Amino acid sequence: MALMSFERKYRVRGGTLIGGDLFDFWFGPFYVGFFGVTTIFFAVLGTLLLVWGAAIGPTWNLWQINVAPPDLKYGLGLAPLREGGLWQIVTFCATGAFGSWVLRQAEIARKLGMGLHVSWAFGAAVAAYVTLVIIRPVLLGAWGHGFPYGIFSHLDWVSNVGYQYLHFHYNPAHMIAITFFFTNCLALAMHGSLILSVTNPKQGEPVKTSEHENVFFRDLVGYSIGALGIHRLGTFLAMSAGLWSAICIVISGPFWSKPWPEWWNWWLNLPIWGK
Ligand code: UQ1
Repeated sequence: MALMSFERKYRVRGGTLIGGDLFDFWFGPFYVGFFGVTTIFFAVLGTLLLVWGAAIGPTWNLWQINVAPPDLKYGLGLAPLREGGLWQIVTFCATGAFGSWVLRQAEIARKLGMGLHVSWAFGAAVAAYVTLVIIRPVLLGAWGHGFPYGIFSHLDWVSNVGYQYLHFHYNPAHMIAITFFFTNCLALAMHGSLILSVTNPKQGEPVKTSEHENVFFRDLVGYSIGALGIHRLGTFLAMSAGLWSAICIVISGPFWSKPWPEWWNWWLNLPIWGK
């Protein structure tokens, strides 16, 4: 089988990020690697700690389970397990698991001689999480500024932090992030539907080619970005959405603590309106 010989050629030891060949093997279809082991370790430990947090909490209602960060009085110190310490260890485990997943993606790509685009793209999402639970709390001086791990509780956190700045939608970086999310939706809807439309012809008709894709969009809007270009655009839009999300929350507090609508006073204060 073609795929099997391809795999035999590439499934060889070496090319790891840390050098050496510790855990440099496959388990069934899965590459393990050093960072596969650290991913499993952190993910399992973090999940068990969340279950423990639920067990010592007041409810098993899935919507209401909550593992909260410490009170602000603990600052950037360690808190007792039942008073946010659990949240601190879970945060450490989650960051370890997500980071390990990025590095495992990079190792697999390196072994295959591919680019590291998947690692960088997933890294943008990890950066948004790390900004919320580590970078911003550190800048504000307390772990208590992280968001709680729970379904309703994290929704309440988002709502409360939003109202703390009166009207979060006036945050210009939030506006940019949302614009990237929506444009990303548009691009994937166009791309997914275009690919389905050329690869699913009526029975008996041949599958269409990239020429059809190009001509369709040239007829429609006078421009085709091309088969490679649409994927560059998609990666750019998706990573920008994640990165501007991180920017919009990290500036809220550390760099702007007034209501976000007031930020726009720079417009009213321009020296062009006369008296
Ligand atoms: C496009 O031009 C193109 O190239 C042929 C694709 O690749 C298959 C696409 O998926 C899409 C959606 C477009 C159109 C995109 C723009 C920005 C005009």
